[in-house]
Parts: sequence; structure tokens; C-alpha cells
Amino acid sequence: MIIERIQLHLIELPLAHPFETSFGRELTRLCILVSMQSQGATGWGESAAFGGPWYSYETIDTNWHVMEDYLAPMLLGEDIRSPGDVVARFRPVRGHPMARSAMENAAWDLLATADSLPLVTMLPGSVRDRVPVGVSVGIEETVPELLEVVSGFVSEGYRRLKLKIKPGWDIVPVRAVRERWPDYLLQVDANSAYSLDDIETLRALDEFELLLIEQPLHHDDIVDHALLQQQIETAICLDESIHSPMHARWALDLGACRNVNIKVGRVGGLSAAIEIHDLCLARGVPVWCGGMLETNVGRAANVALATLPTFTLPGDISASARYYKEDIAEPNFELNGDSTISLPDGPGLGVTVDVRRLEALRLRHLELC
Ligand code: OSB
Ligand code: MG
Repeated sequence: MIIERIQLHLIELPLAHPFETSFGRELTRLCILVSMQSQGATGWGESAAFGGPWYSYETIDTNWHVMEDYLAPMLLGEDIRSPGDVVARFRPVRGHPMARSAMENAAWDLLATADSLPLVTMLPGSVRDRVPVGVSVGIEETVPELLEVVSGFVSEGYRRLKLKIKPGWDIVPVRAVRERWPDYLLQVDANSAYSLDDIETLRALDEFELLLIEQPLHHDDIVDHALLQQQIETAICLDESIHSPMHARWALDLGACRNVNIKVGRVGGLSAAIEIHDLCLARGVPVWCGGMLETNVGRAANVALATLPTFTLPGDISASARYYKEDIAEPNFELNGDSTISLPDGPGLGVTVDVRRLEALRLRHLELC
């Protein structure tokens, strides 16, 4: 298919609840959507970048620049027949995985939509039509407030909880949640808030039988994580440090983690995410699908990915209503009674962007052809 037109759309959606991590508090989600057109069909992709460089160095503005000046020109007028054709054209680009991912995923959706096939049919080895999920719970002011938020999620049906932690908000809140819900799957995410000097605190988390501890150390590290893993019982999971399939291999070879959070945007798109999945499958390493507070566009790609075999740990793919009162695409994702989320029907991603609402909300728009 000849890529005829690529558009970038910047919107800002208010979050249903403020979301606080060790790197900051988010009240709204600034988000770039990419649309890609060919022969009357449109594909959609979503960038995982935030406004500022707090989770990774990528931002809305760096993504816009890289997409406008480099990635879109590499695709416009080109004959794209498979996602691999996009990967090949982007090969000269170093870094900027979230920008590449938004573009590549739009091409996946375009190719699937043009063939009237659900995107998941393009994923080799998909094994389930509903994926196990949990909820990522932000930092609260006090433990009673945290318990109230968690009990809300528990009554909604989430059976796996992930608590955000940071120095000063770790042992006490984790103990409180563990005591109240002794049988729940529980894990924590530090978003790089600790160093090897904090080993006593990190080891103290062992008593809570956590499924895993996510990214305790520096955002780019795999060496210190390997040292830490030798000294604690809880499985380390890497998020921020894994930017590509090679990083995943290096981390596993070094023993820096026992499972991997695969985020499509962080690793550069669905193709790289599948490659990491396949590596982990071959090595018997369980993986799970992370989230970036996506709209239904990004969430649909995450659900499709999580149908692959070794996504056996519950993902950070919560119901749409957990994130936004009103999303930009329909239908919403709902939580099933068994703490799963179902793959939508329909061609491509299986969700439809409300273009009228997008145009009304748009803060910035660019059309390239
Ligand atoms: O570290 O996994 C993370 C949200 C924004 C940035 C980073 C992270 C998160 C989450 C929420 O934990 C995941 C989600 O539910 O989308
Ligand atoms: Mg994380």
C-alpha cells in the first residue's frame, strides 16, 4: 500500500483520578495520535510519550519533531506491505522508540483494516481472546486513603494489584495492603526511586510475597539490578531499562531480572515487543504487558499483544473507565468477572476514533502528504 497521508493530532484528556508515581503526579494525559491513510483506509497509532522527560527522555515535542521531520518522510509515498517494511525503513533511526512505535502501530492498524482483519490475526501464535489484567495504584497521601482506593478496585473485580512505591512510601503501605488482602496477587513499582544503598528496604519487601518488584534502580541500569537480584528473593522486573530486544537479552544474560514488563511504546513498536516476547518464551521467562495510561487506541494494541503465549502475568491494562471519563475511541474496554479484558471484535485495532471529538479537542495538528 502506498502511504498517502500521515497526520499528527495532539490532545489532552483529563484523567478520571490523579495518578502519582515516584516521578510525579499527572492530572491530565497529553497524547499524540497518529493517523495513516492509504486507498481509503486509515490506521491509528498512539505515542506513549508524556509532556516532560520524567519517565523517559522522550516528550510530546521530541516525538512530534522526530515524526514530522524523519519518520513520516521515510514512509510517505512508500509501498508498505507488512510491518517489517516499516521496521526496515526506520532502522537508521537511533533511539526515540515511542515515536517509532506510534508510527509503526498505525501501519499495523492500516494493513489489518485494509484487509478487513482484526490486527491480532497478524500476530503469530496468539493463544487467548481475553487477557489477565490488574490495576496500577498510584501513591496516595495517607495509608487509609490508599486502602480506600484499593478497596474500590478490589470491588470492581481486579485480582492483581500493583502499588507505586518510593522512599518513605514503601514498607508501611505495602504491609497495610498485604494484611487486608492476604491472598491477592501483589506487586510494586518504584520507577527507579532507589539505589543499591537502599538494599535493606528492598530486602524487607521480601516478607510480603510479592509477585515482583518493578524497576527499583536507575532508569537505564541493568548491572546494579543484577547485583540486587542476587541479594533479594523477590523477582525483579525491568520496565524503564528495556528499550529494545537487545536490552532484554542483555538483562536476561546478566540475571538483572526474572521477568519483563513489555511496553509497546518503550521498546519501539509491536514488532520489537513481539521479538522480546519470543526471546522470553524461548528462555522460559514470563512477561506481562505494561501500560502508559493509554487511550483506547493504545490499549487495543496492548490487549492484542497480551494474547501471545508467555504473557502469563496480569498486565497493566485496566478498564477504560479507570483512566478517562470519556475516551477518544470506542468501544470502551470493560473488566470481566475473572479479572480479564476481552479482545475487541472488528477489523484492525477493533476500536474507532471519534474524529469529531478529536477535531474539537485538538491542541495541535499536522497533515503530511
Ligand atoms: O511505570 O508502569 C509504569 C504509568 C505511567 C508511566 C509509567 C508507568 C505507569 C503505570 C500505569 O504504572 C500503567 C497503566 O495502567 O497504564
Ligand atoms: Mg513501571
